[in-house]
Amino acid sequence: MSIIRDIVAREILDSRGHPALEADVLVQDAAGVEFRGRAAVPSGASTGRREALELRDGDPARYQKRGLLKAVANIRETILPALGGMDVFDQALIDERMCEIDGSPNKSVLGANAILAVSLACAKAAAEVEGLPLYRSLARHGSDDRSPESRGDSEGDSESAGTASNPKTMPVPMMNVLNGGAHADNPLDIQEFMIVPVAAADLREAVRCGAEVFQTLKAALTQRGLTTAVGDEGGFAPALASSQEAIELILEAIEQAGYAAGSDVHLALDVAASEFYEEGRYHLRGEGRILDAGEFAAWLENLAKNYPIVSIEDGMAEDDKEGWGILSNRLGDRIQLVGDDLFVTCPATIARGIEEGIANSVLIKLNQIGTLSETLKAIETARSGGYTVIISHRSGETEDTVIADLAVATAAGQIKTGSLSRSDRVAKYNRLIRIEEDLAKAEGAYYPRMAAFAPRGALEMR
Ligand code: 2PG
Ligand code: MG
Repeated sequence: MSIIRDIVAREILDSRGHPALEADVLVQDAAGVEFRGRAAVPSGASTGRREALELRDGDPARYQKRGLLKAVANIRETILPALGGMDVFDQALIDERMCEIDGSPNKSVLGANAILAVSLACAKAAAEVEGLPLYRSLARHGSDDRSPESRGDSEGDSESAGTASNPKTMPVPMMNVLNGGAHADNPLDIQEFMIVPVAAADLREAVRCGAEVFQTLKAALTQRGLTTAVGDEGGFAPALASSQEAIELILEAIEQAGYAAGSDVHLALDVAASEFYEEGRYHLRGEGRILDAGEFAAWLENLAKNYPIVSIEDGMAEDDKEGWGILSNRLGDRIQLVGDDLFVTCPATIARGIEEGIANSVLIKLNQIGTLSETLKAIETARSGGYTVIISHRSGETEDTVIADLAVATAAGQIKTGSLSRSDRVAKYNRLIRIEEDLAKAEGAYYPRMAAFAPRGALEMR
């Protein structure tokens, strides 16, 4: 047994300069040796309506109402007394207990930020006790059984809950080089224009490719007299007239950097359509057009026809099921259609979407659901329906790199963690580079390239 002895929570700052919640879980093993796990929780700007609740104080006297003292107090006064004395390897039980005490459907009593900080800090403390890197510890234990019995000696025990017992699959990154929508002050309607290095030999080469395209894009913007200031996720945020202009600029940068657009590098978009869906229509302010779901699906289809786009996220609004149906019918057989606001990492919502046949991929964000166990369950649910999964950051991030480890541990195949600038974004790429190096020394690493976009089977066979 490795017992939870103490939990310390605090306000730190996220990449936007707003408070973020951090927790330290302190454990003691049977020999009395102490270990610590530390985790910080990120925060979104274009949040789905059905996300678990991020508890903020609302006190105008502190941090423009964004203080986290209530969440800190909930950890100290409620969560610590409930978890103190538990075995830190009982991840499922720990997460269940916190959900039970909270008692609400969206974690609004304790706050999803308070619950997730502790959930992840427990997983990290457990990895410390084992002396394993986090990705190995997560892969070894899976979601619902981190108990001493299942820990056993046999690696085979850990083949549960969508984790690979022998992690080796690196994620293909979707790199957000141009920011618009709620993440920037420019008129671009689409929130994220991403490059996807699908032909790189490995993750390290994918990062090099991304960085070279990013720098080339910077030079192209400078040449046109456009700003090279970056948005929330480290991508450029120039005042371009249209989505087409943004895409063409990126394609030009890919070619100028020495890569072939459409074979070496593909494009992915996060439309974040809920942000401009009003009274049943899509208000493309940058483009000066208002479209209904059918027209908007045709507009997206046209983009996908004219450009090498491999993935479109939130192409329809979270409340527009009909629109999702239209888009899925039109593009679902050839493009990855990702549900972010649509699914909010909720296993039941994902299961419903699979039944309805909408989208074919799920964006996974830990803080949309609020515990590690439920996140792993969401991944498992998506895959059992043949949907691909993408592990994702939030636009307000910290230096915590847990998503890099989670992506490898679950053999997710894809990660979305922003651009090739700002430490809050590149910390995740740097972590992945180190993990890949670590894997190369042992069982070897696998970079799935285009196979990452095929439904589950292709990847799982590796
Ligand atoms: C998204 C995310 C991350 P936010 O919409 O996918 O890129 O943004 O964290 O603001 O929801
Ligand atoms: Mg999104």
